[in-house]
Amino acid sequence: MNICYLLIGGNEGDRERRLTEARTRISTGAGAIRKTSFLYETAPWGNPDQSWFLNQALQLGTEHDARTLMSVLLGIEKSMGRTRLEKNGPRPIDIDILFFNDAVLREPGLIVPHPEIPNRRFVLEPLDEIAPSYIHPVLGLSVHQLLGACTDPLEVKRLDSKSHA
Ligand code: PH2
Ligand code: MG
Ligand code: MG
Repeated sequence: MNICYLLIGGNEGDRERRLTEARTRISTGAGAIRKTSFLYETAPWGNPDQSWFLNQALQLGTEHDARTLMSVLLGIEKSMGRTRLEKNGPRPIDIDILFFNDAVLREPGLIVPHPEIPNRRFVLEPLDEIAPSYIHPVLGLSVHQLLGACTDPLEVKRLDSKSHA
């Protein structure tokens, strides 16, 4: 079995319901969700002129290889109404692969680890909750160390409940 970390998020519509629906579809189509972070309200990165996101990190156990997992996740995004997007713009749902075992992949449309992990507090805060000692296979630093070194000033607020996770 492969152990994979995902970040889910969105900033359109009923964000919490969409995250719940995404988790359901991920467990049905990709494998068991083994860990979930709290939900986080996060200031929009890249384009400030949009609503705040709700983000959550997940640990997934999957039998799919990384390429197949990516296409399953893209199918879930599509089925949940995601259409063509402006870069870093508003979206109903986004499902990103952060880590896939300790694989390092540089294929078109499939870059693992996700290249922006060290630069984004909205990724590192939720990930630090469920995988603080996971070592980034390229940078050789733990998630917790990456968070300590992260200079992203954008606000990330943990919500009180894990919701229906
Ligand atoms: N996703 C983006 C762009 N900006 N900002 C926050 N806070 N959270 C996101 O998930 C996010 C973003 C593109 O995928
Ligand atoms: Mg993304
Ligand atoms: Mg994405």
